[in-house]
Amino acid sequence: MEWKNLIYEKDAGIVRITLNRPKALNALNADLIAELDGLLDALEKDREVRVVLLTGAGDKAFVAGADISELAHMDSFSARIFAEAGQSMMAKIARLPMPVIAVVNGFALGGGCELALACDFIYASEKAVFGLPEETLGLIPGFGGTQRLARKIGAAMAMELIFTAKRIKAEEAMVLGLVNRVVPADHLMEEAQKTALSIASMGPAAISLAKVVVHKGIEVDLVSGCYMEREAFGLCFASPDAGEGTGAFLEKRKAVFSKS
Ligand code: CO8
Repeated sequence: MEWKNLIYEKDAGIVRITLNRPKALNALNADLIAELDGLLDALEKDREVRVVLLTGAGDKAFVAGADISELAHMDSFSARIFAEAGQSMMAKIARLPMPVIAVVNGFALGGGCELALACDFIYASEKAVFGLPEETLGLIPGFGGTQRLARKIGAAMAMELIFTAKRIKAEEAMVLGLVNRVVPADHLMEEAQKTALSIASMGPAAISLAKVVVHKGIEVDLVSGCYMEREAFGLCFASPDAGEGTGAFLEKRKAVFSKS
């Protein structure tokens, strides 16, 4: 597949997607959103892929938001369609059977912050900056930011960040629970790769099941979530990995899990 706005690399089951519009700080225009949407569809069907890393080209930005030069020409109708396209693409990230890590190498503003929030977790460079500056443009977040940020760091903190359009550095984002780990810029991708390799060494079915149960579980009450968990726990035994993992422990050897 040919990509105009993305760089796609795959090695040993780990896919790296680089959002590639560095001159516009990787701003999300309609073309980029459509390409990423198509790539996510393809990844869902690729059994070899165990982990996806999502990052931005250049050393300045992950994504500096939706493309403001496109937003400037929208009306209510086209803005809603654009928001829907972005939301639908970002929702696919949670539905992928493999983990997706946002590797935030710089500005993650507006739609960029929302894209990072849609990933399963975030590693950030010390230079990363997060924020939802939409109010400064007379707008609100439209790619799920009002919802995912509030779920992640609590409604009051999310509202303060949205209402003030305040930018926060990676360390503060980690204190708030937005970011899992802050890494020196030079080592960011290396650290993310290490985590990806560690995840890729587990059984793929069990990783997928854990992902789906966490995502679905936070949307429902605890009793329903635990019900989903035990059903998924049962499903683990449909894969040979459960026998291999438990057997390897008892035989004091390293488990060798299936590849897909
Ligand atoms: N869209 C388009 N172009 C952008 C964007 C953007 N979001 N951000 C930066 N650029 C471009 C600049 O215009 C500039 O282009 P040029 O060189 O041609 O003038 C180039 O990238 C470099 O940017 P700067 O010169 O501004 O770089 P600085 O280092 O001075 O500043 C900042 C970096 C602070 C990131 C600054 O560029 C900035 O504030 N950008 C905008 C951030 C922002 O407001 N983002 C939110 C956008 S709105 C949004 O994301 C809504 C999402 C939901 C949409 C729902 C659908 C309707």
